[in-house]
Amino acid sequence: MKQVQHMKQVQQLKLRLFFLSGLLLALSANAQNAQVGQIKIESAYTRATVPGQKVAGGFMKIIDQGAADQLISASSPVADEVQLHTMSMEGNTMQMRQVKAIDVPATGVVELKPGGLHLMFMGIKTPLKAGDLIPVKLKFAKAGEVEVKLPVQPMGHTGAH
Ligand SMILES: [Cu+2]
Repeated sequence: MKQVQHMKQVQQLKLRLFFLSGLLLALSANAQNAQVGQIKIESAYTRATVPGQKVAGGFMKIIDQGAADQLISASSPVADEVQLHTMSMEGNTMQMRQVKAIDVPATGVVELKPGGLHLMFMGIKTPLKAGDLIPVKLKFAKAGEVEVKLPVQPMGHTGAH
C-alpha cells in the first residue's frame, strides 16, 4: 500500500515537471515577441558577430493595430549605441544612413529586414553568440517603451548585414 502511494507521488511529480518544462518552452518560444499598447513586435532577431566586429543589424516586424506611430530610438546593453538605419541602392552600391525615426503606419506593418530599414548595433562590447538573447529597448513616440529580446542567429546567410 505504501509502495502504491509512493508511485502515485512520483507520477504527480513527473506530471508537474512536464507542465513546468512545457511552460518554459512556451516562454522561450515567445521571447522575440513583445507588445506595448497597439504596437506588436514579432520575429525579431540579430546575427552572431566575430571578435572585433563592432556593428550588427537588428531585424523585426513592427505591427501597429491602431493609429500611426514612430519608432524614435533604441538601446541595448550589448552596444554603445543602437541607431535606426535605412539601406538603399545608390548607383550600384548599397548605402546605409541613419534616420531620425521609422514610421509605423496606422493598422499596418513595417518590416526591419536585411537590405532595408534596420536597427544597427554600434560599438558592440562582446561578440554576439548564436543562441543568445539580446535585450533591446525600443521607444515609440506614442506607445512608449518596450523591451524585446532578439535571438542571435548563426552568422552569414545573406552577408554582413
Ligand atoms: Cu546599418
